[in-house]
Amino acid sequence: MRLALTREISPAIAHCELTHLEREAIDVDRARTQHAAYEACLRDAGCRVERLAALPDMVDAVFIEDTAVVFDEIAIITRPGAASRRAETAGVADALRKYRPLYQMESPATADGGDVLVVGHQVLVGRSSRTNDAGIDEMRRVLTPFGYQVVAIEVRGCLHLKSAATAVGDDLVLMNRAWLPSLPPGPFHSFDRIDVHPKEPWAANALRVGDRIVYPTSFPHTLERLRRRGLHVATVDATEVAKAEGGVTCCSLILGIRSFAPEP
Ligand code: CIR
Repeated sequence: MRLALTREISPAIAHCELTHLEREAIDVDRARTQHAAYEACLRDAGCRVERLAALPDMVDAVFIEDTAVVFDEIAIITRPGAASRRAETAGVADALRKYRPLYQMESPATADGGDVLVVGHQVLVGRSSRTNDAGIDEMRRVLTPFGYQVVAIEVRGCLHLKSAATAVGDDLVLMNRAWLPSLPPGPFHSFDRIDVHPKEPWAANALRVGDRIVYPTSFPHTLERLRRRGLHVATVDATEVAKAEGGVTCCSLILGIRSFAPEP
């Protein structure tokens, strides 16, 4: 059984953090409609969706992926790289403690979940403007005893590692190589790859849920490449979160659960 934790779109999402994009008007009603359709898509893929509320000043709260990284054995509550986002983690920790033991990342470590790509027991962590070496070291220290191998990867030109690469199969990665300047030997070389279409640099963010790939309608050429590989793709409109520099992985935390804890 899978649980998808999501979070509501803040009425103040227009004031979101932006790093690589120019600010554009975000239609909050449309963002909410799109988010509800995304949640419906997750339900259709077999998830139970639990949507958390967000306090009004949590402008980026919908991007719940950045606040935690969930493994079968443990959930790491991150210390997000943007100070404006640090208040988001407490509510997510409360929601996750029913399902996993928690580890809380501490200063000076910073990390955003968007920088963490898990492929089997390999944990590839983007070194980015949001995730620092202390954050990567802390993840390595916590995860190595569980048999995970943590590998740091330089990210340039985009916000997070998962803006540049996501897993669309057990050893199949969708990627924009231009944003991964120095791929270390090992991880990415051992995977099969699909490159984004050259006209669609932002197209590498796809969300794999079971046998399904949740993918934005905005990248038709790359979508065609995914379908040609025989992948089962369900498309969603994600134009409004894209203006806030978010993609489809950012808007949920997906975790396997055995059963649901009874309501308190
Ligand atoms: C931010 O800059 O933090 C948000 N505006 C976007 C975060 C997107 N999250 C993600 O890619 N995992």
